[in-house]
Amino acid sequence: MFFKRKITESLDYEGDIILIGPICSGKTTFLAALSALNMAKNKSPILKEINPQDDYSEKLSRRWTDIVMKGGKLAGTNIYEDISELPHYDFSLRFEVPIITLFSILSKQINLQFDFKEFSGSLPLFPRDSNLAEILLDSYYQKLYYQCVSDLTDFTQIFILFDALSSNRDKQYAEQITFLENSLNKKLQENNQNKNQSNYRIAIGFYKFEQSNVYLYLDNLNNFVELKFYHLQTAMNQWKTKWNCSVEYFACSGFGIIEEGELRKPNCKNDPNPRGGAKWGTLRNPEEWQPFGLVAPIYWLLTGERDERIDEL
Ligand SMILES: Nc1nc2c(ncn2[C@@H]2O[C@H](COP(=O)(O)OP(=O)(O)OP(=O)(O)O)[C@@H](O)[C@H]2O)c(=O)[nH]1
Ligand SMILES: [Mg+2]
Repeated sequence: MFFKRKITESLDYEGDIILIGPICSGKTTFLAALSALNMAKNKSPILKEINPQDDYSEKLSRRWTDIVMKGGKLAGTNIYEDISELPHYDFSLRFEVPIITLFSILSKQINLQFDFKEFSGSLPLFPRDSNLAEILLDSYYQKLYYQCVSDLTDFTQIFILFDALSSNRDKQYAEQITFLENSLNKKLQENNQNKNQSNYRIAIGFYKFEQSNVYLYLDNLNNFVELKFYHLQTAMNQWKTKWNCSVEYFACSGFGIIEEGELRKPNCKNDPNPRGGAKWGTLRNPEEWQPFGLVAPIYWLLTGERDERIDEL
C-alpha cells in the first residue's frame, strides 16, 4: 500500500515579541540558538526550516556559528540611549505536522513569522544586586525604567527569560514582576490601551535547563516552578487574574544535552563563577548540539496553543 503525503491546510501566524529578563539570563544566546536551529543534531522532521529574515537575525545566526559553536560567549546586549533603537530580529519558521489516517498521511503546514526585540538585562527592570525602589530614586534609572515601560506598551506578547538556576532570587523577581505589572497597567490606562489586556500572552521561560540539578524537573515543570520559584509564580498568578490574560511556563536550553547511552549530560562547560550557577557556561561539544524548548514558547505566544510535538523541539 502506498501512502501519499498531502498538505491539507496551511496556517499563518505572525507577531511581535518582546524578550526581557535579568542580565545574563541567556536572552541573546536563546535567539542565536533559535536562528541556527536548522543545524541542530536533534532537528525534528516536523520542523522544516527556520530562516533569519533581516540583517540583524542573519548576523545573530553567524554569531552562533562563529562564536558559540567555537566555544566562545556572546557579548552582553548594550543599552542604547534611545531604547526604541534596540535591534529587532526577524524570523520565519515552517512546520509540517503529520495527521495520519488509515489510507494516507496528511500534513498541516504552519508558518510563523515573528519579530523579536530584546531588552538588555542592564536596563533596570530586573536589577541584580540592588533594590528596585532604591534604583528608581536615581533620575537616570527612573527615566530609563519608564522608557522601557512605555516601549512595552507596543507589545501584547511578552517573553520573560530567567536563569533556571537563579531560584535564590525568587522573591526579588516576584517584587520586580509586580512593580512592572503595576507600571505597565498604569501606562496602558493613561494611553487608553487597557481594554485589550485580556489578549496579553506572557511566556515565562526557565533557561539553562540542561543543568543536571534542574533537568530532572523537565517532565514536571509545574512542580519545579512551585518548588523553586514559588513567589514568582504567585506574582504571575496575580498578574494573570488582574488582567484576565494568559501565562504559560516553559523550560529551555540553547546548549542542550549530550546523550551518552542512557545518560543525558549538559552540553556545557561551566567556567568557575564566584556567584555560583552556570552563568558563564560555553558549549562543550558543537557536533552533538541538541538544544530543546526553543520553539514552544514562540508557538504558544503566536497561537495561544500548545502541541506536544512542538514542545519537544
Ligand atoms: N548553561 C547554559 N548557559 C548558557 C546557555 N546559553 C547561554 N548561556 C550563558 O549565559 C550567559 C549569558 O548569555 P547572554 O545570552 O549574553 O545573556 P543575556 O540575557 O542576553 O544578557 P544581557 O544581554 O546582558 O541581558 C553567557 O555566559 C552564556 O554563555 C545555555 O543554554 N546553558
Ligand atoms: Mg543579551
